Order: sequence, then structure tokens, then C-alpha cells
Amino acid sequence: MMLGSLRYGTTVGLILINAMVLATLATEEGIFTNHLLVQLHEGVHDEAHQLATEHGYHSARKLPFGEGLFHFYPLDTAPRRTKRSLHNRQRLEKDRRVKNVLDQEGFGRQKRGYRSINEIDIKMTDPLFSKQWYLINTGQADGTPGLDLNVAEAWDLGYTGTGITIAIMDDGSYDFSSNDPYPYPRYTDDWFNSHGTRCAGEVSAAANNNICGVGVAYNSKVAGIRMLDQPFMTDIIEASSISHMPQIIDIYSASWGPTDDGKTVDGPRELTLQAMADGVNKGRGGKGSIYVWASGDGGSYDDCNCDGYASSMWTISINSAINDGRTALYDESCSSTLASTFSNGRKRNPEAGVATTDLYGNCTLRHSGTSAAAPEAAGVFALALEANPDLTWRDMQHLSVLTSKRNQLHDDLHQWRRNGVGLEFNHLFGYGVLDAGGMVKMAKEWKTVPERFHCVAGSLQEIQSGERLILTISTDSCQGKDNFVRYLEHVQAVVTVNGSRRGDLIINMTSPMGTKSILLSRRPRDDDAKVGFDKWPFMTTHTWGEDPRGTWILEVGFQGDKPQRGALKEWTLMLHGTQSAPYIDQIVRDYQSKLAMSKKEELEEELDEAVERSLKSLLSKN
Ligand SMILES: *[C@@H]1O[C@H](CO)[C@@H](O)[C@H](O)[C@H]1NC(C)=O
Ligand SMILES: *[C@@H]1O[C@H](CO)[C@@H](O)[C@H](O)[C@H]1NC(C)=O
Ligand SMILES: *[C@@H]1O[C@H](CO)[C@@H](O)[C@H](O)[C@H]1NC(C)=O
Ligand SMILES: [Ca+2]
Ligand SMILES: [Ca+2]
Repeated sequence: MMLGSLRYGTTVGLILINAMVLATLATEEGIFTNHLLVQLHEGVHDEAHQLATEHGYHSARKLPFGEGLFHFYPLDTAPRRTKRSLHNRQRLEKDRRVKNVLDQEGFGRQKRGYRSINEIDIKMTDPLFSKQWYLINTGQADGTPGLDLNVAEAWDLGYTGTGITIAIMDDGSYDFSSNDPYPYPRYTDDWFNSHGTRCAGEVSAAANNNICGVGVAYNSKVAGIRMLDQPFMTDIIEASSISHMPQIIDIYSASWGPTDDGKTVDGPRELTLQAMADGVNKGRGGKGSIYVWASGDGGSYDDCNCDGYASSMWTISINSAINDGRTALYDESCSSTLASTFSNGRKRNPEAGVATTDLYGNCTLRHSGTSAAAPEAAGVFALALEANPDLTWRDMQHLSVLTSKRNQLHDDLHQWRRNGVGLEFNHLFGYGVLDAGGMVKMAKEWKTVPERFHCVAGSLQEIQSGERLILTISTDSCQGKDNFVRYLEHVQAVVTVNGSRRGDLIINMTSPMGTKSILLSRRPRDDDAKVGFDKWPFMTTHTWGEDPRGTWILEVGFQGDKPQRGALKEWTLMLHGTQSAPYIDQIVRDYQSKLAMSKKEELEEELDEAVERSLKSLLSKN
């Protein structure tokens, strides 16, 4: 209705007159607030505050527009007008200093992306549910409304994780730490072994049972694999955990990896690599086990591409954002991260943490770390699997790439960019925050992606040394052969390089379509001068969907306090992807039409500016 147009503007005089008439109409439907717009006569503007308090208002604020206009604030915070304030208003109107009084109608304006829990019509009796901002962010704990996993939409469509089993490989059902079928966490005084329990709660805490909060996939089943609680990890324990019951367990969530000390370069050993390969090829009846990996807690000191679990093509590596869209301080960035979920780590507000189940039948609000992020992703993938049980391990990665959103994530260091087919990505957050609603909808319609091929695009194996190297490989991506790769999924640069200081080594790679991936960034604590990287598979997801044919550029250099030198012995470029992928063509078309539209907008802007300029010059002549 017309009242919606009652806004401040340059034509306040006009509005005031019309509004007096409208005000009587407004009582029919509008809601009046206790706030007033008051116009005072000339010469009494200094008395505004006093006048306000005399008539039962808290204060008056001079408005920066119009003539003698003031905002009168109420004393109380009642959302609607009360009887007493109506009385105050009538008295105020009669004061000789007052020229005009105008009611302020209350109308709905919500922050972009804002959804109220009540509106979504999800009723949960669980006491911590309203604090689980990562599920539905209404701005709890000073967060950004709408910055969440959009689970409400997926739940609304009926997906809650029914029939899906997720293994939390952690400290607390088969027990590889003590080799028995009782994987209960070893309770210690320092709550050291609360990790697994907390992660499990995030995925599958039951809904509406009045206990703690609600899991992302609250009807899913959790298998706890206790494998972290012994002094040393072994290849056998890791491999056994990763390959435990692969026909029953759908998703494996791991919130662990090599030490995040910023100087370790390590990854899965032989048995574990074999177990992972078997998992994706034979697990879930051949559709592949889904491995979700936390990108790491080493912060800006570490690079998750130095962690062979996170950077593996077979794992979906997940980073995290905090509730206002910034990265958590402990977050590691790297080009192999696929997407992000949520965690905490910067804010003092205790409710900005991740609310979940805890040991001793208790709950916690303080779960954090990328540890908290991976189980959330496992939960979202469970919803997608329920929507379409035929999804393969690669389908899950495609869906993550296509439906994750930039939302309101921000990264001061690395820009958000679009790759050669228009997919928006960021070095820190991958393709953005997982969107459960978007994912289940696309999953339902999804046709399994075509067969995957692998092409060794080229290999340089001469020793080259210096402070800075630029190398190129030109490739036809095995065109004309059976293993031609036309649409990229993962790209690996297998590199053997050493340096007088490994931590200062930087490696960038640019695709033929112009997408730059930072394969290795500075790790200030790593002062290795001997080992370097030995056939290390740096991985990037940023070139997803691109046509790999053309020239790839590898830039190797140093960044740090002192000049350094290094020697590169090998760069082998491995391309993985499909020969056909119809949906990519659709994305490219959409992107190009968007590009065309944005050009149009730019043109219009230019036009506006030109008009403004000529107006200005006309005015200055007068
Ligand atoms: C459960 O948590 C509350 C609040 O943090 C704490 O006071 C209580 O001691 C905890 N209970 C157990 C058994 O640890
Ligand atoms: C790096 O490798 C080159 C070639 O093998 C070797 O000559 C050089 O000594 C190595 N540098 C360091 C710092 O280990
Ligand atoms: C790698 O890329 C980053 C980000 O664009 C840039 O700051 C850096 O100088 C590049 N380093 C090398 C060695 O090319
Ligand atoms: Ca519950
Ligand atoms: Ca790490």
C-alpha cells in the first residue's frame, strides 16, 4: 500500500502535508511505533531535547535534511505505540513550539539474506538450536544474518540424512586405538578426547529430544572410529580407519592430519593411499566413499597444499569461516580447498562458537577449529546423498563446486575471482560456503558425470636453478588419444624442488585460460634447506571446468627477508577430468550472457556520468 512510500526525501514539505492525511488511514493496517518525526518552529530548535523530555520522550535528534525536523525517541522500547505515548503525542502536538508531528509507521525491512527461525517454520525443542548460527544464521552472537549452511531449505524439502551413515574418524565405533569393538572415548581429566564426540554431534545430534542442539543431518547415523588416541599414528591404523566398512559407511569425516606447525610436509603413506584409492573406486558399491577433510589449523603459517591428505583429489577439503564471514585465524589456505563451512576462533563472544554435544552427556557452545568445519560438510553431503543415493564421489565434488556460494564471505588478502568458465572462487574459501538447499535440489536432478580420464600433459626434468624461474608446458591435453581431457576436474603439478629456505618458496601456476593458482605460499616457520619437495603433488581445484589445452605457466620464486636460491628438478603436469560435460557449456553460456549484461550496466553508468558532467557544466555557467 501507499504507506510504504513514506520515506524521508528532499521533498519533506510535501510529504508532511500528505502524511497528515495518510496518518489517519494508517491506523487501519499499519503499526505505529513510538518514534515521531517532529517539526519545530524557527528559533526553538535549541530547545528540542528539553521539549522531548518534557513530553515523556527520551531525547530528540536533529535530522540532517529538511527544515527544523527532529526525531523524538521514546523512553521505553515497546515495539508499538502504547496508550501513554499516544497521550504524550497529543500533548506534544499542542505545544506552541511544535509546527507538525508525524507518526512513524513500522514496516518490515530485513537485512539481505535475513530469515527468521519462526518464518522458516522449523520448530525444534532442543535448547541449543537457536544458538546454532551455522545452521540458521539470524545474526546470533553478532554474526551476519544469512551466512549459514542453508540447511533449513534442505530440511524443508524433507532431507534430514535418513539412511546415510557417516564415520567420524577421531578419538572416540570400531576402535583402532585399542583394537576392540568398543570405541568409547577414553575419558581423561583434561577432556582431551572430546573431539570426536563434538564432531559427531554436529553431524547427527538428534532433533527435538530436548538435548543440546541439532545435527546438520539429524536423522543420519554416526559410526565413531576411534583412531587418534595413541601416542603414534601408523599407516595401518590410518588405512584401516579409512577402509572400515566401506559398503556401510557412506561418508568419512576427518579432522586431523600432519602437524600444523608450518614446517611439516607430509601426507598419506602407502597403505593409506591404497585404502583411499580403493575407497573411491570400490566403496559404496563402486560409487565411491566420500572423504571429507579439514584443511588444517596452521593459520597463515601453514599451507594446506603441504598436507597430502587435505590436498588429495580423493578428499573434499573444507576450510572455515566465522560467523561474520571472515576467515578464522587458524585457517589454512591453499588451492586444493574445495569449499567452506563454519567455525569460530576470533571472537570473544562465547556463543560465536559451534554448539554441539560433549562428553559426560553435556553440551558445549565452544567447539572450534577447522575440526568443527569438516563434520558440518559431512552433514551437508549426507543430505545430498539422501536426495540422490546414486551420487559418486566425483558428483559430490561437482555439486560442491556448482552450488557453494560466496555469500558474505570476505578475504582481505586474496580476491574472489572467476575462472575460465566463470566459476567464482577464492584461495582461502575455495568455491565458497556449502549451500545444503542448493545442493539437495541439484542432487535430485543430477546425472552422474561422465567417465574420468587422466592425461600427463608434459614433464620438465632438467635441473634449473636461480632466484626465480618461469617454466611453461604447452599441451593438447592428450587430444586424439583415448585419455583426452577436455573439461578439467583436478589438476596436479608434481614438483621436485629444493631451496636454501623451503619456507620462503612460492609456486604459482597459471592455466591456459588465465586462472592463477597459488600452489605454495610462504611458510615463515619452515627453514628446511635440505629436503625441499620430492615429487610432491601440489593440487588445484580452481581451474574446474576449464579447457586445459594451451600453455601452462609455472612461476617459482622466493619471498622473505633474505634472498634465497633454489633448484627445480621436475615439474610434471597431470590433468584429470572428462571428455564431455554438458553442464559446463551451460555455465559458460550463462556467464557470457551475464558478462554481456554487466557491460550494458557499465555503459549505462558511463552515460549517467556523462549526463551529470554536462549538467554540472551548465549549472556552473549560470
Ligand atoms: C556440564 O556443563 C556445565 C556447564 O558448563 C558444568 O557446570 C557441568 O559441570 C558439566 N557437567 C559435567 C558432568 O561435566
Ligand atoms: C638442490 O638440488 C640441486 C640439484 O640436485 C643441488 O645441486 C643443490 O645442492 C641442492 N640445494 C640444496 C640447498 O640442497
Ligand atoms: C604468486 O602470486 C602471488 C599472488 O598473485 C604474487 O603476489 C606473487 O608475487 C607470485 N609469486 C611468484 C613467484 O610468481
Ligand atoms: Ca538434540
Ligand atoms: Ca596443515
